[in-house]
Amino acid sequence: MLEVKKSWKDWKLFTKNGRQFWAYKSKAEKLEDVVHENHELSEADICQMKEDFAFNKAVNPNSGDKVFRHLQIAKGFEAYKNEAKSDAFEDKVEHTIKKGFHFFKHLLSDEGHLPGDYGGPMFLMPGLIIASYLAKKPLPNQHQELMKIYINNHQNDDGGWGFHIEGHSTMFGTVMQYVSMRLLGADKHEPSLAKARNWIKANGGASSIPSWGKYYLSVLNVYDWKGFNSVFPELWLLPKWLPFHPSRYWCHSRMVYLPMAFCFGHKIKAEENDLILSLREEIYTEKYEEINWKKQRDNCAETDMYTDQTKWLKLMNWFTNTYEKVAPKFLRKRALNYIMDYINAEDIQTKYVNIGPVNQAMNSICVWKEYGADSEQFEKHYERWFDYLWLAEDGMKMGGYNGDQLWETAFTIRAMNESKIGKEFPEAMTKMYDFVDYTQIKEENYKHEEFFRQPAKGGWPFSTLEHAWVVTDCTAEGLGACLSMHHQKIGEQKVSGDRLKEAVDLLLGMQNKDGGWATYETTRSYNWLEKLNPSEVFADIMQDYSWVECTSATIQGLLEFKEQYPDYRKAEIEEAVVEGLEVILEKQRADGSWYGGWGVCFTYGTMFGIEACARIKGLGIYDAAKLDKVMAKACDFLVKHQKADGGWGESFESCSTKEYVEAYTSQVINTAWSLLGLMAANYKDASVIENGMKLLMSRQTNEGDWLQENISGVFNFNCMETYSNYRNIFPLWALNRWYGKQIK
Ligand code: LAN
Repeated sequence: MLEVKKSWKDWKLFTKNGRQFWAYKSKAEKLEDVVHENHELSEADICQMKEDFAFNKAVNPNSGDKVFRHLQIAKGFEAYKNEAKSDAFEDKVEHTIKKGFHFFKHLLSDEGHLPGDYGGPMFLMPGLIIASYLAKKPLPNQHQELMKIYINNHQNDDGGWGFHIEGHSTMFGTVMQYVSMRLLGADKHEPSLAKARNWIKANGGASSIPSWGKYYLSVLNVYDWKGFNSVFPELWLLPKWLPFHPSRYWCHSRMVYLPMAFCFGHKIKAEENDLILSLREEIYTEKYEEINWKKQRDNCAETDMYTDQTKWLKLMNWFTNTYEKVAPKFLRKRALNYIMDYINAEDIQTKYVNIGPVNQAMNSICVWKEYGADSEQFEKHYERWFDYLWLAEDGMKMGGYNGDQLWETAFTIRAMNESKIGKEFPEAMTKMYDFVDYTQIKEENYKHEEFFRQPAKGGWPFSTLEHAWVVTDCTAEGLGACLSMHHQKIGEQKVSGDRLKEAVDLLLGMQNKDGGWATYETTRSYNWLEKLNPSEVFADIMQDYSWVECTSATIQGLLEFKEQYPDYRKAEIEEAVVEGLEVILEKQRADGSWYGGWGVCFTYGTMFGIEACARIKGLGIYDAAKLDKVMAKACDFLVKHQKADGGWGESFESCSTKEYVEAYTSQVINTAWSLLGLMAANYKDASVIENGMKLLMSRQTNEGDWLQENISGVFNFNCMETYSNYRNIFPLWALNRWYGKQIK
């Protein structure tokens, strides 16, 4: 049976309305009571933690989410008793699915969602640690100890840290972890830190950290704001019709550059003290006082550079940096007041969760500056920091979001409903459905129009209802999950037809002019805006673009809806999906694949591309022969990459190089995505599919789990993200799609 290590047992995951919250040695019954629990740790406690959270990055830099999973299983787990009915392939498949879901349902929270590790990026937690240091609002001791363990666990052999857990060492990753360790109390003489300093100095010193790192170092007062290209707070005061007005940015960029502009405008910086003075000595190659700051503005380490500065960006920087010298005080004040109002509105709209981890930390810094650490607003931020912190066997990390609760729950429902097997687990299925029901956005956001948010009512977010930023494909998956439950007639229908129609209305309203669907909002400007991307480390962040995944998921959601509600906005739905399909077809590459922007990578994108074509093919609204050709080409691509053991394995490097990079070994998630695509296209060579399925079945553990393999998620081409439940969801889905096709 799975082993629960000693100090893991001191931890408990609380959940409420989807909110996830790890508490240590807590006697509290309710989540509200655990926020301020702080434990004095004994040496023995710390030693035990270090022993129990020892983790070998060389084996796999990804955690297997063992703390959560093992604790959950320890609550009570009966092994799946039934045997496969016979040795026939079909019976084995059925058995693997049932055993797999029997295990997986034990991970369900009481509220019906699937908590899990959503870590990966290494630049998130340092932001929070800096915010906490600035405000003198330390995280509980137990959290701090586990954060240090996490950072230590993820150090590369060369002494540096990556941008994400699987990546090569970068200046951003390394300086941020180094500084974090020091703020958490680590001594600069610790061997791991000495090694890190060597890496930093050998690679050009901290002045070559990318601009987001420059921002963090500046607020910490270990970098000079003079070495930072202006973020021009007055941009917000310009007329909104301008195509480069920041209200047109992708919401994540908008929400990052907004608080960044506030900090820049105020030149926020921590008080000088011994630690700050010492850090200034530790991370640069030259003496701090002698650094020519202006020259550092565009200095970015080679290890980090992903998106080069364009001449347009340089021109804009020249303009904004020049303006900075003469910026009239009254305009600056107006701009900063406006920004603070906006930050307040985002805080209130998201119940202080904020759209993501970066702006959670940044908004906390702004709110601290404006209202102080004792203010009610700051307190509310502090409470939300915990929503982003996740505990696994590699330590405590900050997730890329406050979780992926809705997303993975909806996927699981849809996966299980591809055959009648879902019906055999009515209790678990209804519990998940209840969560999806609860998480649909039922009212419009406060001030959404004033602050550039699109309508959200009827949609689904990626994580929780409190977060409530609507996402196109999350809405489509939420909709699809409900429809699949209604179709299979599992439990009573709680999400009414009217609510489903609201979701459809919302999706139709979110279609882009080009016919596709973007992530949170419609595309608001022109592609040239990307030339002003100042981030160095990300691509395509300036505005929200149409993606194959979002477009395909929306097409599928709309068509699944149409099957059950054939008359509702029939013509509009048909027109919308055909326009969406055109975008998908345009995005198909010459080799038949699609690039996936949010999963690793071509196997993910190609699954979505094929699924959209397959869904439309039989409806008589598009040239079926053309779709057959498109799908055949896509299948050829997938088959070409099948490995000898029957599986598929793709490396995260596919995402940044934009070419298929094969992983050394087959990966269950890539295998499942490829199979799902092939099966959607009704690929004729059964042996290709069966070999892939056999690989999936052979990797199932005795308990019915699958082991964590490589990282499977990505954002903005260059940063990777863990989806710890994908290793269960997608193998189950692929097997069940096959099973559903055999057993009607
Ligand atoms: C996510 C997570 C979910 C993801 C899908 C729903 C899978 C996708 O189909 C649409 C885009 C979306 C919603 C998405 C966008 C970018 C996010 C929010 C993330 C990958 C999670 C973390 C990332 C966010 C931008 C991280 C913070 C970094 C910045 C550049 C601000």
